[in-house]
Amino acid sequence: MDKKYKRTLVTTALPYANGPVHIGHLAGVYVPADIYTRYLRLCGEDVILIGGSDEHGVPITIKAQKEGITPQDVVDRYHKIIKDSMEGLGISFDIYSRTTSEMHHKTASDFFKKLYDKGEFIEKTSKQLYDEKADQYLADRYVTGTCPKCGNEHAYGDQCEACGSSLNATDLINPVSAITGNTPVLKETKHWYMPLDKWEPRLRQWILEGHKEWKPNVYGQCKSWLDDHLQPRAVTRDLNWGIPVPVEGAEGKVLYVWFDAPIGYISNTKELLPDTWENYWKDKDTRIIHFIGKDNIVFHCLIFPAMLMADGDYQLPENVPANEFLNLEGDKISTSRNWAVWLHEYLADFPGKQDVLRYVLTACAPETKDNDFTWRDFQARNNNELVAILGNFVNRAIVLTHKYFEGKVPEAGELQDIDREAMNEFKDVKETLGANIENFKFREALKDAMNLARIGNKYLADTEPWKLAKTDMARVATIMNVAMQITANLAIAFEPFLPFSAEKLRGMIGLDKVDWNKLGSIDILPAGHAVNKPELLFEKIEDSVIQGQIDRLERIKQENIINNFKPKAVGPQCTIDDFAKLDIRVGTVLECSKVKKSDKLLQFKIDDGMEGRTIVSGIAKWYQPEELVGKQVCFIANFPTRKLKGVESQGMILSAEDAGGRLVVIGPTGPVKPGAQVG
Ligand code: B3M
Ligand code: ZN
Repeated sequence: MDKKYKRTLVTTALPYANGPVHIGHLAGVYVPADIYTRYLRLCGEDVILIGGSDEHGVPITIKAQKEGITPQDVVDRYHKIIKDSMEGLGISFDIYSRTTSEMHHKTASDFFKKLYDKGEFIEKTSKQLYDEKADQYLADRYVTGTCPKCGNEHAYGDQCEACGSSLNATDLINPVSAITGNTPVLKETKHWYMPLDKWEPRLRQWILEGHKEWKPNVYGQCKSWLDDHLQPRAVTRDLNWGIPVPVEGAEGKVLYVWFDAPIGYISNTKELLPDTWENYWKDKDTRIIHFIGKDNIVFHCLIFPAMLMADGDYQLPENVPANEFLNLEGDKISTSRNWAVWLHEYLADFPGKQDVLRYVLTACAPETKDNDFTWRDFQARNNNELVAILGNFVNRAIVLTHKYFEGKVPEAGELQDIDREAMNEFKDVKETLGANIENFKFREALKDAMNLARIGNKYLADTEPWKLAKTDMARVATIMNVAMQITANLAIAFEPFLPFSAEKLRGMIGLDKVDWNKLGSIDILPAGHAVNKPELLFEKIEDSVIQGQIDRLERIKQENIINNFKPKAVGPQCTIDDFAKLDIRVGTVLECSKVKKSDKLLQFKIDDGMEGRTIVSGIAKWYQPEELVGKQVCFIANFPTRKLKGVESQGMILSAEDAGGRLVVIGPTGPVKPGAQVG
């Protein structure tokens, strides 16, 4: 690795403590950061991994208000869930703290004060929406109203979810306070602003000239912000939850959550290393890496660096390897819609399978573009890769060593070409895999590790030691020696990615510690070294388990549709005569079949209490014909007769949409005489 640096500080975005963490957070931030840090530790580097919960901000106060509890209750609940579940997944934080800590309040407050004293802020008075009844200024999220762009009546003060526009609360038509339902008034308020425009030239120079090596998605986003030019940004808010602004005349104001949160990285380092923390922040031989998701780029690449520049004593990040987003089964992950796989639930549903999730999330990480997590892919990667390739090879190597050599690594004899070829194939793995991790290409790095297992499987399949066992035990000894060296290589290579399984594997082959420098070598296990009996590293995940997860998501989808369903406005009044014109009847389905050459239409024979009639209805997508036979349905008996795909339809069957957008046929709740009128 690049020896320019004496030490590395790795930070991970501080998740908001208003909900648990989900697979999107993990794939985007925590799993890659953990792989990176574990790898550097294995290389013997001085590295620390800093994390913590972001416990301020409006979403937390809104959640508290909804539940009738305090913001502190909210963050206490989720901080614990987040911290415990991350630990459960083996995210190896050196510290996981929180922004409500005393250390953080003091650090952030002092940070602000220093900039204030240096004259780094501008003070501005502006008009903000104010709820007179609640005696409170309203944060953007606390105001709803009509979107000026699309007319949606339920837009929030910061954005309209109907048309996606970002808004200012003062743009809303007919604004309403979410606290009291009152119409807010405009009232003057004073705030402190970071003059980002002042830092723009330095930021341009630092990123656009100095960090062309950053990931294209990160560099591109920074360039586009810089090309649009930076404006002063308010770093204080009128709110009663957060860190009080430490200057006179700022009563009732707190630091903006995005001002205090990144300082959390500093506070948490201080809490971890009270005496030496400055080495990690102020020494130019330290390299700082921020792992974040793409929605946090502007804060980590422009605003926080501007704050650090304004302070003057801090190092700027060396890299910000932001990821794109992970979707779930084709839809955007959403905390509010419960559309997520939650880490704490996964750990409860799949005990002992932390590495399966780590593996899948690394393999489908949204490194260069948004990516999709599906349960079927999760199952396939477990069954076809972890079980069939990695687990299978390791198991065969250890079983055969026990079978032929009483569990002792045999001595290798003279090598043949096929042995040398296999070894040749993985001798460079340390460099390739290491370079991929250092360049934040974790998917590639994981493939490098998996490739070792593929080489092992191919080697055993090509050399077939089980066939030679009757005739040439000397040759079998060489083969099994090579196979066990590959196994030992796997125990090292997978350590950053699959720490639980790597540890288990090390236990099986009696390898006490991981020596990363040995990766790629063929003499890790000396001849005569005893290995333990094999245990299964991974097990097949059955269809029923996966179906259970898919069903859960399906239920959530249905609930969301029902919860978000807004019935259409009622149409213009009809008269009794209008209604009387419609002759709605109940009939019994005698026969039902698909209409030929149509995948939409079903053809019904209805007992209407008279001669009977044929009705064609466009519901073939939702029903198997036989499901409806014998059921009673409502139909319009005096609907104009029409021909559909050559079949004459004498009426119209009534139906309505269910939660999943499927049409459901409408009928009586109890048996009714065929031909009875509905009215
Ligand atoms: N809590 C936003 C987020 O979770 C924010 C990150 C803070 S990092 C200093 O996406
Ligand atoms: Zn809109």
